[in-house]
Amino acid sequence: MSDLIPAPRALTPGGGEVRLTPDSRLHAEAPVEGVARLLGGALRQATGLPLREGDGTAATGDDIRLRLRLRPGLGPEEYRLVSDGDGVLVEGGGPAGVLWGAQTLRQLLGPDAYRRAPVDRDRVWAVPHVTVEDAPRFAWRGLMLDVARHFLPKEGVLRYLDLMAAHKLNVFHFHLTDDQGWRVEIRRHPRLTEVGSWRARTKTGHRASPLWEDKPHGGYYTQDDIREIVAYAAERHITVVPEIDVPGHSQAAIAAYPELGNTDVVDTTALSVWDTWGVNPNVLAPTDTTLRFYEGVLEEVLELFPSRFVHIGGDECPKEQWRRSATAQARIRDLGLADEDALQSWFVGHFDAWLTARGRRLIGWDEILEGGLAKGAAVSSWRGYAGGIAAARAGHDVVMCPEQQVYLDHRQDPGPEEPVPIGWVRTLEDVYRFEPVPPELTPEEARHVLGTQANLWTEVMEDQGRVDYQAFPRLAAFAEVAWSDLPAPAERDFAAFDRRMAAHYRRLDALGVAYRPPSGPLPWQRRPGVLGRPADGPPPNR
Ligand code: TNX
Repeated sequence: MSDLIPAPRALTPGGGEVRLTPDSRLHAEAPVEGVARLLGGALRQATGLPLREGDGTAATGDDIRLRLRLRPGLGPEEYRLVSDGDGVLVEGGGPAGVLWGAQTLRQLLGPDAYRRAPVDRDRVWAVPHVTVEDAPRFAWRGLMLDVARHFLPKEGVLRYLDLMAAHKLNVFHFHLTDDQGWRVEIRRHPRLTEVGSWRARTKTGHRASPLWEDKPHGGYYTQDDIREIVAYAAERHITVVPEIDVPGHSQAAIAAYPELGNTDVVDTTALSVWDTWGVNPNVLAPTDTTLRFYEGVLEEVLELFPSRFVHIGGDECPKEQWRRSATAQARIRDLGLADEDALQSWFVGHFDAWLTARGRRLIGWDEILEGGLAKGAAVSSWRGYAGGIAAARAGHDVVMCPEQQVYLDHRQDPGPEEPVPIGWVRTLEDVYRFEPVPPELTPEEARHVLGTQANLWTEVMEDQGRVDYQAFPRLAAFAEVAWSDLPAPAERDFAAFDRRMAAHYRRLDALGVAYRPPSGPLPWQRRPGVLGRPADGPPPNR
């Protein structure tokens, strides 16, 4: 029972247990009926018990074993779970709090509560008597999934939203576009998906690898798929933050619409969706054509995604083509800008103003700080802590996701047997000791740290199994860092966490997650011949 992950703020065990029987009912107040639908649905599948909805009145009150309701005075994501002689009561400050309490309830029922059908119809289902008081440390507990490098079909995305909710994560950063693929239908620019969503072949492993997979790879989400994903996330109190990456990482868009590129320095009609990895020189041209095109893209994106934040990328934009382009240089002169960095700043600033005028906020990778950044914009600090520290000191909100710590594409063991051993070694323990708020920040500056995010870049993760392997078990440690009030990194009790992981592996088994086993990859998970980088070498694309 005390093997909950992420660990709650306070847990007081009691003596007995609440048993669930075919007569047990579930009652939820109107504002949290959505949570009851999710919890009831999951538990009916797993237990085979009917768990009928009770109306909460005295007549059926005796059978009501699970109650969900709001409790004024608690924070929106805060909850209290009491299991005693009266049954199980989950109260939250808001529906999100009740949902997180319901996730704790599932863990208290045991690993089989995560299955889709009962494996033993005769077993006894019980919740131990306990009082749990709990609330998250950070409001932004994110996971970024790159579906551009390798497309993950819609079902897989919905499954990841379920896995996030089970770990009390609440922001899904959806990396929808990159050099290697455009994954969201845009009605006014159909070639983005007709052309931009497929590539002819794919580099296997690191970009230095001589190996190719010679078969087309691609796919995209229709606008209805996106609406379904956003609604599914909302039911789980997860916000979907879409990313449309500009002005770099745009070769798929340029392949679809060559006029978006720097046509005076490169024949963009000859470009195709990129088939290898790394930092790509083919970036967007800083022209009115490009601005109008992406305003059109973003108009449709805003209709699909209600999220306050919209991510515009802004990372890894080589300036070589702008240096050689007469058009880009004319723009720099006309705007009275210092150089190409200032031109990127102007480009980002344009979309910052555009989004702000529509009631949204821009967020981008930390390169958007270079050359100055509009006040309301927020920063995803990925190249270490420095960008995040600078941003917080300048009064910008920050999401901490340093690649040295929480890039889950990087190897999780120094041994040579990791499937594609790229990047720095970051073990389960390293992730558990990751601290999102750098000690250099004053308490006032630290308030700008909205939270933290783990990033799943998928160059070397070609399917769901590989994504699972890189994400787990480390995402469980990350979830505890994002949710729980852990002490300073050196004082964290990793051994105790690792003991709780024993129960969590059983939950992940029931969920069908292909995690990295604690003893290392299974024979069929190894990939002899797939190149990586030496341990502690530079990350995969540089
Ligand atoms: C850097 S993080 C990138 C990505 C790569 C990743 C691989 C960031 C903003 N850019 O394009 O996929 O490294 O680890």
